Order: sequence, then C-alpha cells, then structure tokens
Amino acid sequence: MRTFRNAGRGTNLALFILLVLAVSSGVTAFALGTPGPARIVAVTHGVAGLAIVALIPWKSVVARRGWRRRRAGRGAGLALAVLVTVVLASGLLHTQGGFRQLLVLTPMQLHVGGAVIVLAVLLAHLKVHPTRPRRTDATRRAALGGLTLAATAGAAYIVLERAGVWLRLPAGTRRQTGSYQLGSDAPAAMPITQWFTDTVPQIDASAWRVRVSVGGASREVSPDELAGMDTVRAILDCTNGWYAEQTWAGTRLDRLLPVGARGSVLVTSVTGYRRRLPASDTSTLLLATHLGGAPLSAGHGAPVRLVAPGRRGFWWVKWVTAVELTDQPWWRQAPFPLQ
Ligand SMILES: Nc1nc2c(c(=O)[nH]1)N[C@H]1C(S)=C(S)[C@@H](COP(=O)(O)O)O[C@H]1N2
Ligand SMILES: [Mo]
Repeated sequence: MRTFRNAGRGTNLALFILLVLAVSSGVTAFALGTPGPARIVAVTHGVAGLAIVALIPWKSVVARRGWRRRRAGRGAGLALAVLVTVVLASGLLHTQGGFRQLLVLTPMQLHVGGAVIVLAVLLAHLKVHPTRPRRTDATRRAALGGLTLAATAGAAYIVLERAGVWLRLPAGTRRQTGSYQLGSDAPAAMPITQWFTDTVPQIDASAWRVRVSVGGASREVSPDELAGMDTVRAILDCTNGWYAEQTWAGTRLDRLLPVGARGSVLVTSVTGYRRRLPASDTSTLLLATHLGGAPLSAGHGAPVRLVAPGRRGFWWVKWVTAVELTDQPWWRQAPFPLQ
C-alpha cells in the first residue's frame, strides 16, 4: 500500500514538472520566429507532451482510486482529464496532420485555448488536492523513473519525427518553428489571419497617410511615396501554425528615421493594434505596400503593413497609420498583443 501511495505522489509530481515545462516552452515557442532557438523550444515542448502521454496509464490508476473514494473536486478532476486529452490530441494532430481547419478552429487554436482552460481548472484542482514536493521525494528510484520517462518520450519523439519524413506525412514538412508552408509566392493562397482581438477594417486607401513621428516633429507619408523603394524576401510565420515565404516591396523603416536612432519604434494600425520594435532593427523592417509584385489586398494589410523578417506574424502590423520613434525600450509592452 505504501509503495502504491508513493507511486501516486511520484506520478503527480512528474506531471506537475512536465506541465510547467510544457507551458513555459509553449509560450516561448509562440514568441520565437528564428529557426535555431525555435527548434530547441519546439522539441522540448514535444518531448514534454509525449512524456505526459506516457504517464497517462499511471495517472489513471491514481485518478481512479481518488474517484472511488468520492473525494471533493471530482468534477474538476474529470473536467481536467477531458481537457488535457483535448490539448494532447490537438497538439499531436497539429504536429502530424498539417495545417487544417476543424469546423471553426485550427488544431493550434484548440491546443492553446484548451491549455489556457486547463491551467485555470488545474489551479482549482491543486487547491483541493495540494501536492508539495518533499525532501523524501528525491530518491534514487524517482531519479531512475524520471530518466526512464525522459528516454521513453525522447525516443517516441524521434520515431514520430522520422516516420513523418519516411512516410512523407505532413509532419515531415514542418518548419523548425513547427509551422507548415502555405501559399508561398502565392499571396491569394496565403491565409488572412488576425490576432484573436482584431478584424479586417473598411478603409479608404486613396486618402491614406502614415504619420511618421520623431521626437516632437511628425510628417505624413503616402503609400505611393513608400512603394517600390526596397524589396525583401521574408517568411511570415503565424503562431496559428502556417508560414509563407513571399517577396515584399515598400520602404525600409530606417530610411524614414534619423540615422543611428535609439529606443524603439511604435507601429500602430488603424484598428488600434500595435507593436513596439527595437530602433536598432529598423534596417531590416519594411513598410510594405506590395506583395508578390501586386498591391497588398485589404486582408493582407492594404495599403501599408509592416514586414518584420525573423519575427512571428503578430509583429507584422497591418493597416499601418503611424510609426513613432521614442526613447522607451521595446520590451516595455505585453509579450503578446492585448488589443
Ligand atoms: N492590425 C493588425 N495587424 C496584424 C494582426 C491583427 O490582428 N491586426 N494580426 C497579426 C498576425 S497574428 C499575423 S499572423 C499576420 C497575418 O498576416 P496576413 O493576414 O497578411 O496573413 O498579421 C499580423 N498583423
Ligand atoms: Mo498570427
């Protein structure tokens, strides 16, 4: 009986550690657009997820015991089990099945939305069944168990990755960020995506001006003045799970700002959506008016949008009306858009 109890404790603690790892790597993966670091984070996330799957048989023994004892919090526990299943299944579906829409949601939206709810329910669940690490948990047996689990999940990850390539499944074509190619050099086939807070606005492009402010001074620039100065090949990589490589044309941001500008540049959309970027990046940032040789479509940000190579899609502000150079550091903002 005693070893049984300990096994339950071990499983719960392992699950807790894996959950922290999965959530932190998941959030970090959303922030990263550069392939090398993004791959390390994506692999960590995948292995943590598979380790959670590997613990399901153990956890279900523990959970069934709790269920029969009719302890408080049974409802929360059951809801958690269902939600975790949804999160794991949608995560696996994304990594194996390519970018697709299931009714109204993509697997990634289901995965992230589910995970947010899991965290909320889990906090409630932990309040009822608190589990705190004890000195006595750090046994040789626990260490061996942890290593076995890590090795199992790592091996499962490699098998899934290899199978994706050998069997020519969508999984084998994922970019290092985890996204699937969709609509490269074919703007009409590229999804039109908003961060969950925004919609495509109705606009009159003929009167459009971008207000460029530096210190107290500001001037207005028309889309025509921005068109055709610079051309850039860049990958738009949306956290929703797809990416597209395109040729973008417009004007580099450093041409509009003083040489050696410091601080940050706040880029604002007519919808209120905005991101702040480091002023030191302006030589690689583009205010684009054209995509694939044609003017931007309304959905893709006409008449002017930001192109931010190497950054996730949520930095690529569409329908830009203002660009403002300020002293504020770029990181003084929410890590993900809130409006
Ligand atoms: N104004 C505004 N710009 C935005 C967004 C938004 O919601 N509002 N979404 C961002 C996100 S999350 C992505 S992935 C890209 C999508 O660009 P696309 O619709 O041209 O594919 O736009 C970015 N720019
Ligand atoms: Mo996105």
